[in-house]
Amino acid sequence: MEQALEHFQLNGKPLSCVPYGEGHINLTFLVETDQGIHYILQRLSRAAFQNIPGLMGNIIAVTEFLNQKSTDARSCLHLVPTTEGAFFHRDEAGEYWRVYDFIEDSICLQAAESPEDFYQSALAFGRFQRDLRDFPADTLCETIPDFHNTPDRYRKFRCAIEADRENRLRFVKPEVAFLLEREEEAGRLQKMRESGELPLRVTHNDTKLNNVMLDAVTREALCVIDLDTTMPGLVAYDFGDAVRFGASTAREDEKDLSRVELSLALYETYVRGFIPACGGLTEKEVETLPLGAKTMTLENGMRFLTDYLEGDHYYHTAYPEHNLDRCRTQLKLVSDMEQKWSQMEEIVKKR
Ligand code: ADP
Ligand code: GN1
Ligand code: MG
Repeated sequence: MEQALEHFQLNGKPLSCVPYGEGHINLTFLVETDQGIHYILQRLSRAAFQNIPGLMGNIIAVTEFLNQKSTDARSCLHLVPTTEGAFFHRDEAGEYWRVYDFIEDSICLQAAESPEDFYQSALAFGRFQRDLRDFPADTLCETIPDFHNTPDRYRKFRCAIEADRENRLRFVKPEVAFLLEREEEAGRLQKMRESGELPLRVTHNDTKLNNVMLDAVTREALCVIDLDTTMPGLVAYDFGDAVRFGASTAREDEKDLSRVELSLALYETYVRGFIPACGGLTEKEVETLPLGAKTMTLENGMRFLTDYLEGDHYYHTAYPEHNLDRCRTQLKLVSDMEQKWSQMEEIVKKR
């Protein structure tokens, strides 16, 4: 870490560098310098990202574009340049590092402390999508190919089942059956994407509440972070992923499934914030938002289970069943959404 930091143009000398945040993908550190300045240092995940220079190209372009639209320094991420004049550093071991200005006087939540916090996150992601509407989407690379291509996620899931390399399949038969039973419905968004029924937009694709910063004092939306998966996608992905994480009544890795439900009140809050903040969504796009929630929840459950079967090399885990616990909360949420389906549709219709 110290060696990597030497390559960045920091204000002052680093005094400390400690693990930070609860992201599942990159290694993130909070750095403090002798000038009292804070930075975020990240080592990017090579398990997740096959083309890190391309990914960084996306982030450079998107942050420059967004920063030109705003005068508020805290409304968008800022990359810190390296001493070589680039925005990332590749070390001798082949690891990639980047540094962002730390967004000061902000908070990042793992769960909404009030409906208003969740509403603010909906504004942040809706505005992000709206502000990128005139961004030249064809200049972005696909940082993870087929990221939300759910049928392709099923294909990878089947490979993991067949290989069963950790001999864990015997523990997860009910979860596998649950997922396979819903394959047709889970593929509908992808079909609509391919047929052109739904427009491609520049979307964030990883809209968890902890990928948004709120102002620590006013608790208003400040900034969307974690831009690694910003690329062309469907608006239903961004709505859906935010709902599956933020409108759940429990944490993503809650073991007591009786505590895991979809809060219709929080769902409604998100609908109220997100749709107007995006602006200009087609009727069809709005209509598919509940399906986005269900599809993203199912897809995440399947991705956690795939990683469990493959030996936990994609997500950070704290204990051997961590991915399985995460999978189970997602499947519980899907069941609950099925119970509440007509209300979910109704809320979107009467928005
Ligand atoms: P991951 O891809 O692993 O989720 P993130 O980019 O989301 O990594 O960063 C992990 C966490 O670090 C975030 O949830 C947030 O708490 C914190 N973080 C990231 N960037 C910043 C920043 N520029 N300022 C303040 N906190 C940040
Ligand atoms: C990862 O990076 P993070 O922790 O914000 C993952 C998302 C998943 C999420 C599940 C690049 O998000 O796709 O939905 O975990 N990001 C990537 O919590 O795979
Ligand atoms: Mg993150």
